[in-house]
Amino acid sequence: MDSNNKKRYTITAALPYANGPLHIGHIAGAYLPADTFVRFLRMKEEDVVFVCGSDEHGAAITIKARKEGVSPQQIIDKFHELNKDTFKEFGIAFDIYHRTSAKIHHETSQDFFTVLNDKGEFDIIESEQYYDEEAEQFLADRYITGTCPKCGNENAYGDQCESCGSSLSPTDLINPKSTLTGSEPILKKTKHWYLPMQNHEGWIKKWIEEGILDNKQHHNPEEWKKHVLGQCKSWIDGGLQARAMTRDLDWGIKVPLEEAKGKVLYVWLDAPIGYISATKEWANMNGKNWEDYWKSEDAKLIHFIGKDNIVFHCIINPIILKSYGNGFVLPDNVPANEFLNLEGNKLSTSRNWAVWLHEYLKEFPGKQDVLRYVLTTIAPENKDSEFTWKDYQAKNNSELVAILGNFVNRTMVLTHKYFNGEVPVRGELVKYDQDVVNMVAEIPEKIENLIRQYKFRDALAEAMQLARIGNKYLADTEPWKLFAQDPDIVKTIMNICLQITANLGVILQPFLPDTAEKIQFMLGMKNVKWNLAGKMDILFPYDKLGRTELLFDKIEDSVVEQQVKKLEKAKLASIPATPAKEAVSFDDFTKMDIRTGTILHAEKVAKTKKLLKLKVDTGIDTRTIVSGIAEFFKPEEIIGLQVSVLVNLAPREIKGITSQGMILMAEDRDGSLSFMTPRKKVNNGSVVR
Ligand code: B3M
Ligand code: ZN
Repeated sequence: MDSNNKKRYTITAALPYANGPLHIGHIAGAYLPADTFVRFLRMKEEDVVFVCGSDEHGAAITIKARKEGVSPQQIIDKFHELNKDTFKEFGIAFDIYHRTSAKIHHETSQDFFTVLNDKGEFDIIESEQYYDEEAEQFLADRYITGTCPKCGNENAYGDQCESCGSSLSPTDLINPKSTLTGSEPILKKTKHWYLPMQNHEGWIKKWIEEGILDNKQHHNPEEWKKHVLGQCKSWIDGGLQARAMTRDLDWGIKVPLEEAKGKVLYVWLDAPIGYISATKEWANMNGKNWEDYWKSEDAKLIHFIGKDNIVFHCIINPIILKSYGNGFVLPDNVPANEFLNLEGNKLSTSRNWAVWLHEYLKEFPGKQDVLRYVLTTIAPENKDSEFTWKDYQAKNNSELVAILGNFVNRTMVLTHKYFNGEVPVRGELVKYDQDVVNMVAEIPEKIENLIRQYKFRDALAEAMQLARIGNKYLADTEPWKLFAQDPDIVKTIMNICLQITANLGVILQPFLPDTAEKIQFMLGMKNVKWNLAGKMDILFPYDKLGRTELLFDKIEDSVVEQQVKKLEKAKLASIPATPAKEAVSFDDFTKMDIRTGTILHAEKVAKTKKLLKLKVDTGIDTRTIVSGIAEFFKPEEIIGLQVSVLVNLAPREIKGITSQGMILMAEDRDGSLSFMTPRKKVNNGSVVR
């Protein structure tokens, strides 16, 4: 079947683990390209369902729960809600944001297991597996780390090396260690249900490398990204192996077999089935038939994911779908992205090296499209790429504000000024006008072709080209200089500018939905479909324009500097504390007399930057102490503050002042200081020990 004739689209975006918030790496990797693609298809009036949801099983969840000292249920509830809201606010327009803890998903996954088991598709094997005696738990997946045998990365997980993308088994790891207790695991016998992937090598290879499935051309492998094919090929060439589809854990979907008590489904068995259960749920709620999107010949299944999920979507899940039989379609394409880096470093949730989407939305209200724009222009489509705040600012100021915003605004303002906010009649075109009209006419098809090839970066650049054309046309024709002598020429120019603006309102919609909506509103456009684009009759003469609204505003240096500072703070927080000093005896410790005291008076020591002269009531006496805190505190703001004082430090002469003691301060990683103030007020002179 020719893939281009397929008409029904099932679009999935990776189900994020509900164990933390979303950051720009997630967005650039999967959700933004998926959303852009879907918005485009909807404008083409294609039959499309866009599904996503929370991945709520697996070690990612339980490990986080353990770390926070709460239940896994609390973790998934918290992050499912947060991520669902964040996606919505950012404008990722899923048809459904489901969750894998839902009953329908448990049932669907168990059905897959049962059918495969009944068909004899699993090998049931008893073997020795790593076991943490202290935690009394078998160790699989993220419960175990060690050195990757393929690339030497020392922090590879039991299921995968995130450095080289290889899929691993715990027993492949060199120097394995339990992530629960840090201990060295022992081997212990257990029984599991394995998917013998080696038995599927023949058809998988043909399907991936030639696009041929069941002796028919299923898709054109040339249309798949090189790095996606590369990862699959190296996996297949390395020899497919049996992979356990069950786990000895208490969090997950129960294996539906009496003899498998205490075992759950492997998270990578159930998670991709989550796309199906999400579609079922959506179909139930919307009077549709889910099978149309998963089993019909004309269904085109496309998975948007990050590169670390390629093998699961291109090899393991297709094997499961095909083994199940019953007409499930396999993906037509898996346009996985590579990774986005941030300010020179890998994004990292644990090190807080990230731009968190929910924080961005709070700190940059109304600027979803600025982030969408920047992330699309730097999308890691074929290689890793980098986000920096400087670049974010530059793209906002010199592209969105100076080109797109400027053009639309000038067009609106001039039309209001000269023609009372009504679309003027277009007269005869001169050659230059015609050239511009021709250029505009070519753009939508270019964009469409690029989008269909998942080249969203280039597609958006073409869309911006339209704004550049408009901006240049306006600057070249200078209607403000012509109006006095020849208002008819100006009518033609402004009509063309307005039609270009309307075109922007159409073609920007998949990329910058909020901005497109504003443009459409300003021009009074309704029911915008893709096929309007490229034309010069989107607006009609005498159409009345709405109020002009600024699309973008300049982002000042201070704003991005603050974001960089926030990152620096995160970096400092992840620097480990300095090691402890040599041990001292208890007697040595008790020699120090530390008391609470109140600062009665403070003033700067003349001709110094760092010193304050303090008068402190120590409960024993009132004394003078010179303290090196002037860079962090103003004298007036610390008067009355209760602090901790080393009162028996031998007096020292500092800048001609006798200092009798020392104020104790906590020094943070960045050198900033904080007083050791008692949690509740105590009497001055109370002993600190
Ligand atoms: N939750 C892994 C990830 O977030 C996983 C994706 C599932 S897609 C079915 O990278
Ligand atoms: Zn590796």
